[in-house]
Amino acid sequence: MLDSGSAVALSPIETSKRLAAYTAVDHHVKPEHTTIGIGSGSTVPYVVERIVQQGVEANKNRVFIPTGFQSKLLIIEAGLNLGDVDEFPSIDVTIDGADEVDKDLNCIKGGGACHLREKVLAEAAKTFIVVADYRKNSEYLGTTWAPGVPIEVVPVAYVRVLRHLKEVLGSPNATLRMALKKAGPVVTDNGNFVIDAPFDREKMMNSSKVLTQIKLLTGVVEVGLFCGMAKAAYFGNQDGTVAIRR
Ligand code: ABF
Repeated sequence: MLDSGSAVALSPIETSKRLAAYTAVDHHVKPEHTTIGIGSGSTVPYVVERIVQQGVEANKNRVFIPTGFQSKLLIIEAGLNLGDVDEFPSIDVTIDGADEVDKDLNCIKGGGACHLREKVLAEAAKTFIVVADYRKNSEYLGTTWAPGVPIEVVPVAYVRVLRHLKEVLGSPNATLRMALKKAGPVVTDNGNFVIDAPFDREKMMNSSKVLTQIKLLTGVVEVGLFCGMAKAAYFGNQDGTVAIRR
């Protein structure tokens, strides 16, 4: 039985996220681990919460590396040691959320516009683990995550990339991601724009091909398709169980 954490009552979705995060930490954050990557999104705070519960002694010699501003604040507020990936280019384990995960552990990530740094930390990790609630658990990518594949692109190239996605790569509904109330384009931590490009089922069944095709376009910085990177995914279910995919 898991420690239920804080006394605040959580919604069923939040409970599922916490369950996934706690279980993943219990399975993958080991005493011998000294470098830990912390991802972004709404499930990751529970990852940090569980790591803090391992105690001051367990964490005093560890360094925690964030994927963005949100996780940097989480690490600082939790009183954990903050590091950067240029200082610690090899990470024991990175735990991160996802927008959708398929049966082969390929993921769509980047709903929070942090997927460049998320991919650097996933790649730097000996073990990359995904945590999510049951809604992210799909057979094929593009089933539940409607906006499409997030693509970080340098501003000067976005019009050409958008056109190529629509006219050549088969994503007619690709759009530039706008900030709330259309206050201009979303700008990433790296000063770039984000395009969301939906693809049909047939194309998404070969997500690594889609990844390669998009990555080759001039001006594309990173694509929110993480193919063959995750070692395991943990999904918190509504019934209080955790589905583990390896
Ligand atoms: C991050 O968390 C992103 O890649 C993704 O957009 C987001 C989704 O996670 P959550 O459901 O935990 O908010 O890792």
